[in-house]
Amino acid sequence: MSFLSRLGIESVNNGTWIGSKSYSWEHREYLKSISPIDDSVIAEVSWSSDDQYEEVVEEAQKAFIAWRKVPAPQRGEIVRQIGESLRKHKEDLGRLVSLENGKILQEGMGEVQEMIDICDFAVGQSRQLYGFTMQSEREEHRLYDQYHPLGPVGIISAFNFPVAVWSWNTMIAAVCGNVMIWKPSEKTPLTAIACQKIASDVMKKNDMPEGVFNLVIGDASIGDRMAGDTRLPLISATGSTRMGKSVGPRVASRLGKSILELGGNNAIIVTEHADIEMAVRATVFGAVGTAGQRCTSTRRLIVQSSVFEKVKKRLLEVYEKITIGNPLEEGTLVGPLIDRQAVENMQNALSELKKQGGEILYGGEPLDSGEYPSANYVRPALCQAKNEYPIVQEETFAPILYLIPYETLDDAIAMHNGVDQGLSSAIFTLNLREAERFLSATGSDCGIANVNIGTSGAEIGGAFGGEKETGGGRESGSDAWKSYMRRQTNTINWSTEMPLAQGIRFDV
Ligand code: UN1
Repeated sequence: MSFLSRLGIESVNNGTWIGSKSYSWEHREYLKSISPIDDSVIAEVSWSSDDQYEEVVEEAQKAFIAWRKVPAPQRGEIVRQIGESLRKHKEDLGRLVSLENGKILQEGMGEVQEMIDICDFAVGQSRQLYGFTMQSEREEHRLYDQYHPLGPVGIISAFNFPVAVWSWNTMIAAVCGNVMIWKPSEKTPLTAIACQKIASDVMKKNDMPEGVFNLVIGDASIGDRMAGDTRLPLISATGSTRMGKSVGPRVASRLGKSILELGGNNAIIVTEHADIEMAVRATVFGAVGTAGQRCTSTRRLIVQSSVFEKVKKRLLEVYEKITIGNPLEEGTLVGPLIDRQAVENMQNALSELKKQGGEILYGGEPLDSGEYPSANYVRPALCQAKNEYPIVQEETFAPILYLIPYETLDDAIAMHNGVDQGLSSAIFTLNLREAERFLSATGSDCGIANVNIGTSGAEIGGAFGGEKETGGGRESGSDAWKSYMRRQTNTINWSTEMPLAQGIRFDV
């Protein structure tokens, strides 16, 4: 039995998939799921039509009526079972992520582990949707706040974390009592179908309504439709800043809520007090892990000038040893980029860098000599640059690391914050003052700031997201759940009087 059939996605055009119910399959358009490993077509997936989108939203609205009445801990029990199913399918789903996205198997499995972790987190959260109890200024009055579900939540996710980002949003939103409509990236439809299948099976087993977990396969036009759809009170969108600048204002124009988790331009500061070996290891994982296609990938390394040459030398030594190849093979550290366009974008960024005065110290070239099974492989690039170069100010979704020297910590922090994005950041130092400064109000301006840990690979327990052009939204752990609920303030008068607040007298 192949891992695809173990995931139950070999033939999904049966059962309760809307496509089979109401539309003739012969006349449908198909989206090809292409593996960047060798450009082979893994599967053909049907696009959701406008009519089907309508049907999904209607089903979701109906399901919400029932789901919001299910006590939160029971909703948590459903999520617990989804977590169990993910545990069972970890290897298969991890392999599919690797096949469809190109990230190495270790990272594909890590992504599934992230899903399992958020399920566990959400189960606990389902008993902790706490509001405050406040003291009323009036006698025999009670004042408190509580949280209610919002309704159908739209989730738009990107190719680079095709399943984990869905789970952060979905598992939290689900225990909060919402129903979810997910539009995954059109580059990774198959992993989405596998997740949908897992969630649907658990719902069916528990006799729960369909329409709580929903999936629509479409391009940006469906995303745009969701953004403008007043039936979706919340849109959580993860992806590029360009996407966020289109989705965000569209949701805002109807006064809807949005959670935006957009681009990063993440930097690590390495001071003269750093453990250089640790800094190098973290930097390499941050810069070349997932082939530089994480929103948290390390893009800039800001290094104190007295240790600059040493850091550069160590990085060069390590970069030369990085194994590039089939991400499913043990020992590979860097797989392909998502597609040919991504390779071109990387090449364009590198030629811009040279034009702007920068230098490529190592790598950067496409590996299209025929030795690799597709033209999507590149050698990670190590460059020297200045922070103010326009290309350094941009997020290029590829393994390019810009080394930038600095003299004083003030300069380093100014450069660090001197970009439009504000997602993740780190400092490597063993000096307490430097570390505390970086974490203070005058330090990093990012949503995530680490000490002696790289910029990528956050745990799910913390809130995930960032400031400035990163969009300001928070997903995943901590109290990010509050964004998926509406807050209600309740005042109850249990006295026999009718006193007004602020001591106002209004005698009728
Ligand atoms: C993303 O790239 O969109 O912190 C998410 C990390 C992962 C999530 C990345 N836990 O790198």
